[in-house]
Amino acid sequence: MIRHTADFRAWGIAMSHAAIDRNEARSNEENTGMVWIPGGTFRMGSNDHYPEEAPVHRVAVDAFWIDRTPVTNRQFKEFVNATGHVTTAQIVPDPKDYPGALTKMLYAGSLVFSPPSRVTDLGDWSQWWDFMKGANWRRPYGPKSNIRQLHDHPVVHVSYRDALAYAQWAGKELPTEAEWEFAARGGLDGEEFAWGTTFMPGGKHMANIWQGNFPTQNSCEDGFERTSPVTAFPPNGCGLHDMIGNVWEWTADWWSSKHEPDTAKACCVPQNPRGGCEYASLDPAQPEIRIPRKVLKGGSHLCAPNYCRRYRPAARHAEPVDTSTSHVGFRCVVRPKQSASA
Ligand SMILES: [Ca+2]
Ligand SMILES: [Ca+2]
Repeated sequence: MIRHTADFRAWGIAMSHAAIDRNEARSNEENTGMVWIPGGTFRMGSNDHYPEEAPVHRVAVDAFWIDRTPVTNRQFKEFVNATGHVTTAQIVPDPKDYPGALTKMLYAGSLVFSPPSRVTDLGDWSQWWDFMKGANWRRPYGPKSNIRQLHDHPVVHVSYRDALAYAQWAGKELPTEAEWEFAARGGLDGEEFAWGTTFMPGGKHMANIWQGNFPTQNSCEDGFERTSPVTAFPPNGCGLHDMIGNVWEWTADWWSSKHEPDTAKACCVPQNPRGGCEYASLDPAQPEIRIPRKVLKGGSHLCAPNYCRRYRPAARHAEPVDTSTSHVGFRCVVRPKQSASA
């Protein structure tokens, strides 16, 4: 196991007891519920899983604050009450954006995971995703559902636009993929999982994912069939909960189908990389749809060993910016203001 130059885990533990020095002290009060991540260089990606995670390459990020948990329904409600924000899922789609779509399919709604009793083809996700009329963040499982018991669960059914609007209201930003992955690794550089090398250390569930045969059989051994309260599982080495599992999280970066190669020289490690470009993020399998895609990170409660082993910091997924689902949420970051002398 290789640690970052500044021993991240020790630092994280010290953080919970000690005041923060320098200009970070200024932000400490206003950044309640956030964790300070010291900058560093790390190995991003993985060569051992899906092709989009490769190649492993060194990346450097500056220090930043990040939310300790995904944004909860309680927090999102505060935002909506303050701003009157209407989420993408609550707006009827514009036919211009969806050439070829049947008019009867153009309604306000969102994708809800609806487990089938059997599946014929694991490559056809339409068997378990239902574009449900009336599903939105307040009604996560359809018009008859509500969030009364879910205030501490992550908000879901939020598009990229919704996540960005929340971040702007809160005076925050969305993380880059590199920032997100660096924080998710919790100080463990190059490890497979956010908590080390073992999937279930001591037989303990470390994140809300799927146990059993996806998508028909969820044994819920971790205690949760769908989302879970955001602190139900142990934090990582930086004190962050739910980086892995529960809900996928939006990042600010445009999707790219693979990472850049590692640089041959230590001098030339990319600093604060910002991902791909908007045009290249379009889905080549759907050329008629011109909706660009952002990178999601961390996997969700639907990630299962037999279907989607994306409950790892290196894992990534492309999501169209207009899409919202019952297993995608987000968290925010704050980047320190540059001092006048810098
Ligand atoms: Ca679960
Ligand atoms: Ca997560």
